[in-house]
Amino acid sequence: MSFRKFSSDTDVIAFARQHSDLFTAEESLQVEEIGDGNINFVYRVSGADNSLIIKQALPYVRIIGEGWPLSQDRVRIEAEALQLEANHCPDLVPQVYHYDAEQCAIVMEDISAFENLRIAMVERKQLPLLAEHLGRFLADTLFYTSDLYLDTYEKKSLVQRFINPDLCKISEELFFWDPYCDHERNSINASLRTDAEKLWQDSELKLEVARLKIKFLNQAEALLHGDLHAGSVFANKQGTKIIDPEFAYVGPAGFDIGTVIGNYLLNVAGQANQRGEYAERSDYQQWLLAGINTLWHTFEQRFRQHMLAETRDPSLQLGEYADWYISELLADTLGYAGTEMIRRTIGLAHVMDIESIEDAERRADSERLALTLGQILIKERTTLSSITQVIDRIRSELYCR
Ligand code: SR1
Ligand code: MG
Repeated sequence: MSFRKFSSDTDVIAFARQHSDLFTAEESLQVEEIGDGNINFVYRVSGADNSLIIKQALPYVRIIGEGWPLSQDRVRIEAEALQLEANHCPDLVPQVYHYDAEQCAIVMEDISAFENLRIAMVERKQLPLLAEHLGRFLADTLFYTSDLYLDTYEKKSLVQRFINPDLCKISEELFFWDPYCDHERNSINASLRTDAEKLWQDSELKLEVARLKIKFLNQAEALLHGDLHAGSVFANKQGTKIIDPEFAYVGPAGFDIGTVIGNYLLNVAGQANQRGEYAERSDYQQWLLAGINTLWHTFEQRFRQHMLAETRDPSLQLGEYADWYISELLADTLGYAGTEMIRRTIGLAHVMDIESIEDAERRADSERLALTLGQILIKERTTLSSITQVIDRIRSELYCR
């Protein structure tokens, strides 16, 4: 049978039964379409005691329709990336039960015991293990897919398997082009128009963004998740699951770390004007900043340990080289965190952390803060030389408001 969009619950149920052994033949099954992302269709199939998720990729972007075609190879990339991540951190990704090339679908573990991180952060939930889990995920997935660990043939074949031009093109444009000009895809709060126009004239900023863009295009450093925003993370007090690596490709490692940190900071900016008492919002901002600190330290320590103990190429084994490598990674991380913040504020795809602030002026105040922090991170990324300095710099920006 050739590709066909699932068109009824019966279709989805038949597919679930065919590709998993979670359900008995007598059991009646329910289907819910739960996709809240921009691109795909996602179904939860539940029986009496078990459930699973089916994700299907159509040949176009879901929110736009056939006017924005998109390669369905993205679903193979997602399945293979999830399987590869599971080799390094099985507890941090959903298990893939089946990948179906013909129906462009993945059957995988239901992670509904975990909550979407974006919603949890808007509700100011504190998740004690989150930052450490994210740091570990980043250290392991990035190190074990880089030239610091793989041999020449393994690395080149990884690059080949994860050539992902359609999805890379989306990021190339949405991160590094649209927000820096008056692009028709942008969505800009009317009260923020002057700030956006000023940013479009900032040639120092645009030069730094060009430097980050060329690395995104050229630097085949490690296999990235490629879209590690808060909506791609599910968490509860006990655990964390990272989903949705359809943007995976071999790119600059700092892009993944920066995207996560950018999302922590988008919530920091949102909390400045979210509902609720000032003290509660400000405590949560401090929790987020402490989380960035833990995330980076977990990442740095673990990545350094891997470098010192497991790098096989003798020319890359020097201790001083590890120090230099990690300081470059921090600079890239800050730069990409800044581009994530700016593109989520004046580009196409905004975030609930700020969008849910109903009053347009208060929303604009948070957006302005996000733009300011984003620009600081991009422009000062090579002079901020430790995560402590970064956090102090952000705190000083919050206090001087
Ligand atoms: C048209 S896609 C817009 C955004 O949604 C995805 O999750 C990526 O973040 C992309 O940039
Ligand atoms: Mg997604």
